[in-house]
Amino acid sequence: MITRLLGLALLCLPATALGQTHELEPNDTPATATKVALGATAIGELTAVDSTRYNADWWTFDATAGDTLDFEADGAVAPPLLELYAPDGTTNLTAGHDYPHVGYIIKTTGTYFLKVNSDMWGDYVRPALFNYYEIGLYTSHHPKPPCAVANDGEPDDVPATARSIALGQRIDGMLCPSGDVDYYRFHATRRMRVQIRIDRDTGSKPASWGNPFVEEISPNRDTHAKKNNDWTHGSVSEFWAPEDGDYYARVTTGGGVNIPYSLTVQSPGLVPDGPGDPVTTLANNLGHALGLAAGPHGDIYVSAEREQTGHATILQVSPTGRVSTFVPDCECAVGSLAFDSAGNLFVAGILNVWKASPAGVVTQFLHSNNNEENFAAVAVAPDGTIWVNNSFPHIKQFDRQGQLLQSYDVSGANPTNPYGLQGLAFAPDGILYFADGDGLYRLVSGKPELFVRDTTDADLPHGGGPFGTFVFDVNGNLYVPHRFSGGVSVYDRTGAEIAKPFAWIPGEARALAFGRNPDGSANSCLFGVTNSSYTWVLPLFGSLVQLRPSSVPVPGCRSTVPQVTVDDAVAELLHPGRLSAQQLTALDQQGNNNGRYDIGDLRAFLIANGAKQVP
Ligand SMILES: [Ca+2]
Ligand SMILES: [Ca+2]
Ligand SMILES: [Ca+2]
Ligand SMILES: [Ca+2]
Repeated sequence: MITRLLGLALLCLPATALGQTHELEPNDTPATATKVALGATAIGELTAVDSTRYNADWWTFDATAGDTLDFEADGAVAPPLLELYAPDGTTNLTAGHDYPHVGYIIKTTGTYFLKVNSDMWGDYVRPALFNYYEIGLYTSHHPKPPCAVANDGEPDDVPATARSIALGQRIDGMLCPSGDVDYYRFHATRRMRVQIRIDRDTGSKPASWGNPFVEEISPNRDTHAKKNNDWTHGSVSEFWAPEDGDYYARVTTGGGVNIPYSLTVQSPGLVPDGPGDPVTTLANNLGHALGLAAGPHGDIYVSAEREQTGHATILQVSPTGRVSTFVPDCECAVGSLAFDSAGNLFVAGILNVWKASPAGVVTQFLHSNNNEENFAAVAVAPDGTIWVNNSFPHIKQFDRQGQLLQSYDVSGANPTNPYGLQGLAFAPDGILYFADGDGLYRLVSGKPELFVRDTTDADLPHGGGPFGTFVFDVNGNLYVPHRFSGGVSVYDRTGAEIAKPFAWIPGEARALAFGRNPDGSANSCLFGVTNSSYTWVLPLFGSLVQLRPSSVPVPGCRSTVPQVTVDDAVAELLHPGRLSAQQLTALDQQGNNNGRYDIGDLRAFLIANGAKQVP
């Protein structure tokens, strides 16, 4: 009796609630097509046969003369190609590819076919995360259902109308209609680990959910762009808040049709202190900082942009934070820096590598081959040869006169990497390491060899590489900054991670470099450059920072920035006498550098320590 009642209840359901039908492989021909009812949602996945072709999915359904088909596949991140076939299984009723929609009036009652396939993604098959699809088999008798009401707080399609939520509060939302965007606003404090959790409890594979990411409300900060397209490892993405403030979680999909989800913003606590914490600021307001290198006498050289013209300035910063200009202007806004043993500074621009003499005179060292290769980084080998990487991707070796010695094709390292080559650095044993996508590689016998794969941030389609410029200490430990989280990882010679995180640099951790002593020998001072924003947002807040030197297992860092507390810095202005001369000098040099500690220096110090607004 209960069964019978249930059966009646099911029969009485409206036609729009026919639910989901999952494909049954093999379904590669009309004869093996998966049966589905009009009004249902057909769910499947396109699998690659080889590097350029897919295994097609065939579906079959019964239709009556007069049915107006209105199929759409906008639940998929990248909609597949849909083709309608007549009951003979061979006559294509769709004129070309009505992508991603099928509109057709059935003229003869019968059993029809829908073929689902995919186009190419450039020269490759599409990434697996794009191959999941949902097709609504809507008709005139089974129209697309209206959007259900959820508690996402519509209208919430822009930050200004975002729903405000508390940490830990679960929201059940709905992405509907197609292209819907839902914004949520929440508060986070500096150093907080923020996790955005998305769940979809419908039995569908979550690859189509779309891509939640967070944005910071401050106009000084960029879209933090914590996208996550890869849900195979879970539906939680994490970022580390660089400052106190209101942030946004943005939920959307590539298409989006009636997708229920739940969202929870939560925090498992603060970013833990590592051996390199605290990170102190040595110099501020450098522009958009790109790279850094330690000069032969211990000063730090920083490349920084003021305008987005491909030009940069090279600044010289003393170990106590005094900033002067070394090269006022060069067309070198890639900004990768490397010194040779004679004190010449090589600087990568997009189409050139420049060479600055110790006096700051800039000459062209390399020019791009037919303006085709874009340089990404430059390094100087222990034997004095100059190494660059480019967009092909190749790594090239040149002699000191700029004559090409060797060119290595490293495209086999990470063929699906969307980011291109990044940093280059020589380990103490003379092996060249380079970054490609989420992998760090060694060049061994001219071939790339994976050293470690670091996926901390690599599933984030930022349009840029996830690693900042990495560096070795004299023991061969590798320090890797993560541009999006600001975390610094350290790997030993075997690739084992020995500190996670080693330290945290708020903002975009762009590059690291070890310091040098006045005699040119390497020391244990570890410097970094960071920007408030991953993307170009004015005003520019590039900073030179120093990690806690005692943590680095190499002796010799004598240029420690004296530690000053905010309380002491404020009290010193009111009641002078509690700070040492060394501390006062350091505060002045970080500020206006006019020979005495004053209110302007306090202001700079407060900003360097995270204050957003200082009167
Ligand atoms: Ca399939
Ligand atoms: Ca198939
Ligand atoms: Ca919504
Ligand atoms: Ca919305």
